[in-house]
Amino acid sequence: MLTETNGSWSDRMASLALPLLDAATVAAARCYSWIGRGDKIAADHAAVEAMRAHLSTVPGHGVVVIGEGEKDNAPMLFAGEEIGCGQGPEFDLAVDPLEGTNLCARGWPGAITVLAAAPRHTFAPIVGFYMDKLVVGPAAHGAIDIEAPIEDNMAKVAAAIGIKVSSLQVAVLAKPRHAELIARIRATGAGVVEIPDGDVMAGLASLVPGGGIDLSAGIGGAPEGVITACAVRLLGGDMQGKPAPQSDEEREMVTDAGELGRVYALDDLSESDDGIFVASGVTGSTALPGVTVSRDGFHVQSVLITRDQGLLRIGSTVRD
Ligand code: VTB
Repeated sequence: MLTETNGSWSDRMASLALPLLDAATVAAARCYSWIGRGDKIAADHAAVEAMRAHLSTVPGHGVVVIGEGEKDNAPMLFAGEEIGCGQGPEFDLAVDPLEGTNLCARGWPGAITVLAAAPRHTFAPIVGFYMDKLVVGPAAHGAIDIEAPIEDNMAKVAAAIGIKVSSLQVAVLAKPRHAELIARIRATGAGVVEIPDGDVMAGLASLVPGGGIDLSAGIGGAPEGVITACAVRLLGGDMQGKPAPQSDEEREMVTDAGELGRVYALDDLSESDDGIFVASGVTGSTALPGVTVSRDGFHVQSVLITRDQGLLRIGSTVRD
């Protein structure tokens, strides 16, 4: 529970913004030489190393609450790892050093480096690996209900935005589990933007003007859900989630924790208004261009989202 809400708390959180931006930026630059090289492990490793090195110097005391998956036995940036140099805020950190490792390895659009921070104990402690999610931008705040059929959600979102259902563009991960969802969305006349991976980016595209997505729907990673929620909350969009176990083992884990069937409102996923969200493009997409290189170095485009500044787009050059 957040106990400190005064201005100085916000200031201390704000002191994290630029160091976190640096960490995401440098990680994206380090991924450049792995774009399209077919090696997602090496790409991820490059991002993790760069991000980890930067995070040791950020102000304050952070605890990684969402990190490199338990699935992977990650040696760095695992959940529970403490980071920061100690002088500054106590914060939760959620990281996905390279979100869309496969996209990067194949040279497909949508890979990003991403981190989110918020006052300590304000990101949801997530049990399980998968989450069903609905994400919309500010215009459709209050229009979603993850317990209702997708068609009803689309009708409400379209009405809130002021367009026809058949004009909606809905982002869905192109996975076999979504065959029915995709067919039902298309049956309404709306478009489905099928993305091979990377639903944090899809969420971001639903939030930012020009992102080209009105609604992001379907089952993706639970950790990615919390990271997305931080951005959604800061930008005034809306999101709901629900555990969606994909194996018997995961179902048992979620059931034992009493979370099966639970609906996470946006506030449950990301409780504080003082969060910070940073993403840097690795392979470009509509909402965020990817890294390019010139004789001056690696050119990285990022978004930095904070309560006070809203969304800032920042271009940086990283020299070797
Ligand atoms: C999800 C999604 C991610 O990987 O975690 C997905 O949230 C994994 O889904 O954005 P599968 O196990 O079904 O492949 C991403 O797409 C990329 O990390």
